[in-house]
Amino acid sequence: MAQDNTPGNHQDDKQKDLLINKSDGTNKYLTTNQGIKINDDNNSLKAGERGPSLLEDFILREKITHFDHERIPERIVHARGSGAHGYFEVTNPIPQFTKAGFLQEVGQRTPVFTRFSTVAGSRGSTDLARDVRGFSVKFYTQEGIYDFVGNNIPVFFIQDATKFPDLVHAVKPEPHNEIPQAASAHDTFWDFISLMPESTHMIMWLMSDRSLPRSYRMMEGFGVHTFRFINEQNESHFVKLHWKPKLGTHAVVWDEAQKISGKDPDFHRRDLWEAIEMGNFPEWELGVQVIPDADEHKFEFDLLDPTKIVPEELVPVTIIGKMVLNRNPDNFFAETEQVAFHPGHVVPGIDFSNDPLLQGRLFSYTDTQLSRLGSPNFHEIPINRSVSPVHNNQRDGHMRQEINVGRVSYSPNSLGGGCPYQAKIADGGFASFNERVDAHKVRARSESFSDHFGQAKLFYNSQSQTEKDHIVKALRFELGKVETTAIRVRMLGILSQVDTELAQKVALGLRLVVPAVPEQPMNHGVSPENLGGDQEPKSVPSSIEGSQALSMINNPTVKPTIESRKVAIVCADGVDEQAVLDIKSALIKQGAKGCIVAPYNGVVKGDAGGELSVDFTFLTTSSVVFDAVYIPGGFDLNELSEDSDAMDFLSDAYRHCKIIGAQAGGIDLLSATGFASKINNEDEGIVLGRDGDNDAFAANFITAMANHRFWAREATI
Ligand code: HDE
Repeated sequence: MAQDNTPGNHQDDKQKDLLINKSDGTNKYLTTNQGIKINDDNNSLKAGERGPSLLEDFILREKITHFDHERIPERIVHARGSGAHGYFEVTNPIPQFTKAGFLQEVGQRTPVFTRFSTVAGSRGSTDLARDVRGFSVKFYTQEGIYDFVGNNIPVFFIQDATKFPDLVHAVKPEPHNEIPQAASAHDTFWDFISLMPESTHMIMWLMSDRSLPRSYRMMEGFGVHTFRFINEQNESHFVKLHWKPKLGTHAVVWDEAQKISGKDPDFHRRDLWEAIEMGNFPEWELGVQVIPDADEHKFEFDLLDPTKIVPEELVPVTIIGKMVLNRNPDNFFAETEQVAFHPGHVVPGIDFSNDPLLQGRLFSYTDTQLSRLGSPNFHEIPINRSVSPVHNNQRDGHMRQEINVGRVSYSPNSLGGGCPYQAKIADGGFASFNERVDAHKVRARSESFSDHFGQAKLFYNSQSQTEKDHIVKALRFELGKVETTAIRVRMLGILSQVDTELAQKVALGLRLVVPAVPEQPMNHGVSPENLGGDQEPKSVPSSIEGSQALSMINNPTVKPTIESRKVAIVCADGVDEQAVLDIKSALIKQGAKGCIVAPYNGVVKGDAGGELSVDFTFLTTSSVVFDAVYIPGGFDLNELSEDSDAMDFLSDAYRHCKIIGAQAGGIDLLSATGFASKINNEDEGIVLGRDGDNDAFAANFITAMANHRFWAREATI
């Protein structure tokens, strides 16, 4: 059913709602929470200037009591996150598949609030942990709230919800000493994984650079589970949901990630905030893979199994709309921290499949809000409020905001004229899809869930050599931190079922031998004898050999762009002023930004007598937080070549395969680095320019940057 979702209307509605609760305190008297004007906020009430404080001081007691209760429990998982407001706009309506009101007309806009997160770390942990990223979108539709609660990886570790607490206990810091924070590289995680072959596909993604996004703005989002679309004729189609970032999918490398964690643990949060403040509004396209119900059993995997993707080669992704994030929150706690997502918040036209992981989630998310936000009234918190009216007979509870009038809070009733009344389906009432279910009540899993290696192989085989090498290195790092040798060996056995060479390369780094017969103690966490032997982990060959969409480097849809990238311009007194100004304006034209990094704060003096203000020093920043580095000429070479911070800055940029550009005296500085011998050695990631030839240099530098990194610099394992 089409709704009046004309652009602007909903945004206004939602903002009006939020405004009711907004206060900024400007030009206002300081008051207590009861509205009493405060005359002295600097001294507590005492019996004499040097005497004891008095219990009577209601102002002090109110202030301290409120402060004592300022924290709420952090999320059990996804505690560390960052959010922004924006809108979703339909570009290609699909009424033939879904009757969801917000997907019906071209140009229809729906306000959204989106939150990105890591999974394992606490609220204060680093953004750059090797981890899955949460990708949640709250759509404030005219038919009620629709929440997309997905990840940046399209599959999950486990197939059944009942294993989720085990998985999370295993990856969280170990309980005896609460170490390590926000890291999977420890014994309990790999102990669990090595006993859960169903995790293998997810582990391939987690060990790839997908778990180290360059930015929230440069990662994909996936619904993971198969959902249903229901149309006006009550016909069902299975659907997989995808968010595709406008800037392409890009990552940092592991050494860089670890250094960013020290230099700027808020790297992703800052990046999202600054991009929006600067008007570089992050954007994604929403795509769908639609599968007719009749094709449910047509694939070599089970559509209900959340450890499987539907390769884009088998079912193409159709783009139906775009999301733009254009407004930062006013208050982190009120919005980003208190937002409550739930995969069970759906609108008519969207329904669930029987994926057993999804089914468990449908219980968990309301339950968790009760302890986190403390009340069944969490839907009344401004960020969670529906823009469509809410009328029902639910009453009272902690912190109830709504004042329900009248004496009727039950149904059926005659005293209230039978209100609020149920909506017919034709009037937008939600009715679950009437799927036929005729089965025995069992604790079991379908045999079609037993392929644990087929798609892990597909993923590994679809990676470029660089990406494969990064997976090997990640596994060497993670298993290298595991202290129990038996766990390492068991994992090598699992890896050997994905790819023999992969297992051997990892084993080489650990100085271990890949077991000839992999240990297969469990499947679905159950020993083989309890499974009757027919559910051994299997490897079902994929019907396609490789999928370019699975590789970030080979993905043909990624457009070369440097939009919103940050370039460090290395400077010192005497610098070629014109060269700096020219590269800055060339970058701005491409939507990118150049920042001046120098040995000191304040300004650097240019060779033509001008001054350039310094953005960062080699102490306050590092090349790991930039996408590329440029060195103009003109300055005193010794000043930088003898500054070890400046030299580390350059060698890190080289090590992380970044594009490094230099002109004139800048080239001399490169000659003083540890990678001097590579400068003229066919390293296309080092772009050199002649003195004064600024335009030609800028063009070459920008072209090289658009490829993100010069991966060929890395030695193949
Ligand atoms: Fe979640 N998950 N999850 N999850 N999840 C939560 O809800 C849970 C799963 C995801 O930005 C919690 O409000 C169970 C898969 C995101 O606020 C909690 C299971 C996927 C977020 C919870 C899963 C997700 C959460 C913690 C297995 C990808 C952050 C706080 C059955 C499709 C949302 C909260 C935000 C948060 C439970 C598995 C995504 C405890 C029981 C699979 C993005 O309810």
